Amino acid sequence: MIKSETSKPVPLDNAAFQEVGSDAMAANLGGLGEPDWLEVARLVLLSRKIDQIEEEQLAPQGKMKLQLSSAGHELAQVLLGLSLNHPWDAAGIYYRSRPFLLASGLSAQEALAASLARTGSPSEGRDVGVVFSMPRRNRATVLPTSGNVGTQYTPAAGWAQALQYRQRVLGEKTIAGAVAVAAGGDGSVAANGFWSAVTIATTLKLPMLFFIEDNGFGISVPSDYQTPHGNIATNLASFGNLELVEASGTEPLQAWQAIASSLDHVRSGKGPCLLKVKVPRLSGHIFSDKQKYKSVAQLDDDAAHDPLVKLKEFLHAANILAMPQLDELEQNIERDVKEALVAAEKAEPPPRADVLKHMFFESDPIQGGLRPEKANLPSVSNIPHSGGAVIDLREAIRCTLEQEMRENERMIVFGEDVGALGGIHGVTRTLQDRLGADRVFDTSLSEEGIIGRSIGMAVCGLLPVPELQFRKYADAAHEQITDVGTLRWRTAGKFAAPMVVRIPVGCGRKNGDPWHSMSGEAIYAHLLGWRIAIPSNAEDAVGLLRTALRGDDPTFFLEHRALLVNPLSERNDPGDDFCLPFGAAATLTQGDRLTVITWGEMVYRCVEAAESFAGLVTVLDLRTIVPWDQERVLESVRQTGKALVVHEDTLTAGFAGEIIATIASESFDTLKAPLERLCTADCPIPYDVGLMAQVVPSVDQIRSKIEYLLAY
Ligand SMILES: Cc1ncc(C[n+]2csc(CCOP(=O)(O)OP(=O)(O)O)c2C)c(N)n1
Repeated sequence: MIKSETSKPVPLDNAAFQEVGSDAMAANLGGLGEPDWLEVARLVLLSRKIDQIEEEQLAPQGKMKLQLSSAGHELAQVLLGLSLNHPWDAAGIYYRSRPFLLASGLSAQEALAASLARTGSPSEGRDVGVVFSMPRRNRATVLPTSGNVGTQYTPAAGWAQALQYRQRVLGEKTIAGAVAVAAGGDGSVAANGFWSAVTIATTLKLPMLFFIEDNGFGISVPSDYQTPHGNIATNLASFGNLELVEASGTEPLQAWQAIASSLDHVRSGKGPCLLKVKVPRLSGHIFSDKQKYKSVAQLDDDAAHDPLVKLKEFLHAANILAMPQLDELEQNIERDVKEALVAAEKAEPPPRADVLKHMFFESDPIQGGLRPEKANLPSVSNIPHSGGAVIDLREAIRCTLEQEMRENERMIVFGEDVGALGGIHGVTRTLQDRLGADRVFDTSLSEEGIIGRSIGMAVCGLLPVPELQFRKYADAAHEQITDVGTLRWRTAGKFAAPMVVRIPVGCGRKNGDPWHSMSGEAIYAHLLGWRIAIPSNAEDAVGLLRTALRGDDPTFFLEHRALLVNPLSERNDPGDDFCLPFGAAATLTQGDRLTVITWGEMVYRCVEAAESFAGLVTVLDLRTIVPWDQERVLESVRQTGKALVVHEDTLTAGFAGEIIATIASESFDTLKAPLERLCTADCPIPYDVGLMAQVVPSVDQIRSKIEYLLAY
C-alpha cells in the first residue's frame, strides 16, 4: 500500500500488483489489528466456489439468467466486509459485491437462492441475483443496491450525513466512529453520482470511504476512457478534504493494511477517504462475455494476479495454514456450496400472488423511515380549525414545515439556497434562523446528490424533506428518483425511504419560459412508488403536507409558482394538527350537466369559467393525483354524463389521458358526450407572454369547451 503524507497518492503504475515485503507486514494496521485469516480464506473460497458452480453449471444450464462473477475481487471485498463491525456502519455496493455480502453475513444458500430466484433470496426473486440489500446482521447494513452504475455513491453519502446528524443533533454518542462505505468499479468514477458524492463528502467532511475496485475495464471499455490515464486516485490529488490511498487488492497484507489505515482515517473523524484497489477481473463482465477485447498478455496478467492464489501462498508462507489444510478447507467449502445449492433448488419459487406487494407502505419495514424506530409524533385531525389567521400557500407550507420540525427532531429541510436565503421562492425563509443550520441547510448544486443522499438519510431513520428549485431542474435527479420509488418493492419490504420532495411547478403569475415553468406531473405519475400532491390553496397545502410528512411513502409535494403568493390561494390556517387524506377530491362548484376535473392553478380558471353556467357544472379539484379520487370522479360523471379534464401539463400522455381512460372503461354506459381534455399544447412554455397565452389553457378556452359540451 502506498499512501502519501500530502494526501497525493503515489501511483503504482504498472507495478500495481507489486509484492509486499516484511516491512509492510510490520506496518501500522490502524486500529484494526490483524484479520482472522482463516475466516478470510473461508469467505474468499466460498465466493469463488459459488461463482464456479454458477459458471460451470447454473448459467450453462439456463437455470440463472444473469451471472456476474466476482472472481478476482474477492480478497479486497472480504477484508473490507470483515472490517465493518461498528453497529452503525453501512455500505452502498454494486453488482460485483457478493464477496462483501458474504463477509457481511449473507449465507451461501441465500446467495444461490438469489441467483435462482427462489424463496429465501433477499429480494424474494424480485431483483437480479447479484443486486443485494441487507439489513444489518453481524456487520455493515447493506443499503438497497441499484442496477444503475454510479447510483450507490450518494445514498452512502446520505447515510454518512445522517450519522453526523444523529450524533450532533440527536446526541447519539454510540454512533461515533461509524462510517459509510461506497464501493464501485473503475467505470463508475465517470458517473454523475460519484462526483456528486465526492463533493458532498468532502465539503461536509463526512465519515465516508470510497472503495474503488479497479479491474481496468467497464465491461469492455478500458479505464482510461473513464478518467485520464485510468487513475482516479491520482486525478483527485488536489481535491480538498480527501485522503487518497492506492493499493493492490490481491496482496493480502498490502490490501489489509490499506483498508485498515483508510478506515482508521475515516473512523477517527478526519473526513472522507478514497481507497483504490487494483484487482483483476478473472471472468467476463457477465457469463456470456468471453473477453475478446482483452489481449492475451492482459488475460495472462489477470490470471497471474489471482488473489486466491496469492492468499494461499501468503497463508502458507506465514504459517497460518499449510497447503494440505488449505486443500481440506477448500473441499469442505465445495461440499457446503453443493449442499447450499441443493437446498436453494428445493426452495419454492417466490409466491406469484405477492408480486404487487410492497409498492407502498403496508406494514412496518425492517429499516427506513420513522416507523421502525418508533418516532413518537402527536396525533392529528382531519377537521380544520376555524378562525385561524389568513395565510397564503407559501406561508402555509412554511408554517407546516416549521411546526412538523418542532414535533419531529428527525425531520430535516435542505436544498439549494434553502438556508440563509430561505429558498429562491422564499418558502423556507427564516427557518434556518429558527431551527438551526443543522436542520435547515444548503446543499451543493446537484439534484442527484440531493435525492440520492435523501435515500441514505431515510434508511438511517431521518425524514428528509428536500427542495428542488424548479420541476425542470429535478430532471438531474431522475435516476435517483426512480430508484426511490421502487426501493421498498425491490427489497421485498425490508427497506423503505420515505421522503417529501418539494418542487415548484407551473407558469409564474405573469410569464413563463422553458426552464422555470414546467409542470411535468404526468412523468412523475408514471413512476412507481411515489405519491403526488398538488394543492391549490393554503388550507389544502397544510393538510396535504402534514399527511405527507406523517406518511411512510416517498411523496412529491408540487407547489404551483403562481399560487405561492397570491390572494387566490389564501385561506384560514386550519391548525397545527390538520391533516388531509390523499385521494380525496374537493367539490368546488356543484352542477348536474358536466364534470370538470382539474388541479393546481387551473382550478381557478375552471371555477371562473364555470361561473358563467351556474348550477350546470361540477368542478372537482383532485388535490392529489397519486392516488386520485376515482370514486368521486366516477360518481359525478355518472350524474352528469359528461367530463372535461383540464391541466397545465402538456397534452400527449398527460394525466388527463389516464382519467379519461378510467371514465371510458368504468362509466361508458352513462356518457352523453365525448370525453374531452384541455391541456397545454405539446410545446415548452414560451418566454413571450403572447406566445405563452397561445399554448396554456385560458379561462376563455375552458368556457368555450364547457359551452360545447353542454350543448352536445
Ligand atoms: C447508469 C448505467 N449505465 C450503464 C450500465 C450498463 N453497465 C453495467 S456494468 C457497466 C460497466 C461498469 O464498470 P465498472 O464500474 O468498472 O465495474 P466492473 O463491472 O468492472 O466491476 C455498464 C456500462 C448500467 N448498469 N448503469
